[in-house]
Amino acid sequence: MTTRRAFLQAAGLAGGAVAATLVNRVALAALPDPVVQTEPATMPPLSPPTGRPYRPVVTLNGWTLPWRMHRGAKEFHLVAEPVVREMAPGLKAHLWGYNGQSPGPTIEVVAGDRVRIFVTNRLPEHTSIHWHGQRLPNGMDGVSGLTQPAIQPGQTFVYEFIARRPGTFMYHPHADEMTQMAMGMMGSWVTHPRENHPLIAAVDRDFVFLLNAYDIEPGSYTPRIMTMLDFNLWSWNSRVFPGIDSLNVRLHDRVRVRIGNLTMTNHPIHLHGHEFEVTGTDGGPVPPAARWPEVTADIAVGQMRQIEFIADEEGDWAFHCHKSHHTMNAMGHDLPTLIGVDHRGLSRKIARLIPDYMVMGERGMADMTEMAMPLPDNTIPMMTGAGPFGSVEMGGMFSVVKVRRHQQPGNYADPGWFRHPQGTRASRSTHKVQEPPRSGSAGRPAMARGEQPGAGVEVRVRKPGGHAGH
Ligand SMILES: [Cu+2]
Repeated sequence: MTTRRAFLQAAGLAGGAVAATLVNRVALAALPDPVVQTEPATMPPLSPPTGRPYRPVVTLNGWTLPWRMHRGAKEFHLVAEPVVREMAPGLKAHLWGYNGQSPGPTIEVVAGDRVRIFVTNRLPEHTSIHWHGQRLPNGMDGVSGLTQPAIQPGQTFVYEFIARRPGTFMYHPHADEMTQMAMGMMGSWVTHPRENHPLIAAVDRDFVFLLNAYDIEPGSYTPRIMTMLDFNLWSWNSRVFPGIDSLNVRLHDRVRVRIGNLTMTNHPIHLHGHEFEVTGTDGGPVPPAARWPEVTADIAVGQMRQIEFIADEEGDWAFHCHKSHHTMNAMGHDLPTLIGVDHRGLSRKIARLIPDYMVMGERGMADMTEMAMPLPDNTIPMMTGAGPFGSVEMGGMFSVVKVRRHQQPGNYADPGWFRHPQGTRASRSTHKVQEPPRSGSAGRPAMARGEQPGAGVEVRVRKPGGHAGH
């Protein structure tokens, strides 16, 4: 039997981070006490205290749920409940999740393990959990109404099955799904292979996270659950840049990143400076003959993609969704483009009616990151993130893979910013620039008004010739 102390050591969790723990004599006879996490930091991997050994995964801005061995099974206890999630410093969301956080803790087991999961519902409405991608008895599939009655508030259900195939899976409710997933109820599941597997490489670092999205009005705390597409917070494990931790690896490490998508749209996830291969999906490992090099993997809704690469280039490498609106925070999308528009007179007139009025974007939107404009409570700038050379001008689904020569094996701590060797960083040139031979007016309408070339430009618009009969 596992003691509380052994559990804490195994979890590598700071004492204060675990609000409620573990096994007492009464619980041993019944179900394990739920373990709760209240911090949004990336917790160290949970080396297995019992059962078969494996290299554990690191859940980005998350943690792995401890278990106990009992009656021949790994026993877990998930509690569905309202939580407060810090999505980034200055931005808190009132979500629903599991065991204190959204997403819930990662569940990690070994193929062949018998798994018993108690699910307690502390939500105001019924729920269930579906184990996305798993082979299991139909009655354990967690679809309320179809394979089981819903778990009513206050009730605890138990799911039990053998983790039959290795891979990366997800869990989420299959009851009032639209509401419960929009509120943040989801988690990752990793089943490690039982022994050396011909299609699953041993890796030095293994990360996992979920893509999710929220629509939270600046100044408010609770997501709008009716939103279908126009979300304003695009997140990884319910965190947005600059709140997403970096993925810190050692030079020449073989790195695996497992990414599941539980949003309402696809996300092309792009890694700078390296090529990777998709080595697995939630359907299983990809045979080597079916892999090809990529720098972007599109991850569709309800899919998991497992990418692998050798981190053989030192530096701070951007790692992000390539949809540019998904690397922004809390933005409105119904604004006109104002690049090149002289709105000086206009803003003065509007300011008489609305004293705080400010026109955005005469020079592009980058100015926005420099503006010291007051924000509503509980929101963060649209694009931000202090880098070593200024604002990174990013938000949302953005992080950095930090590849370092001296990152010790097993150390996931942030090594700080990369120091570029002499002569290996883009820098200002002091050469005099000759005016290139081109029309001075080309591109004029896309310049800020004060910087436009002097001469007027005539724009002629010819309507397409009408068709007969018009
Ligand atoms: Cu995206």
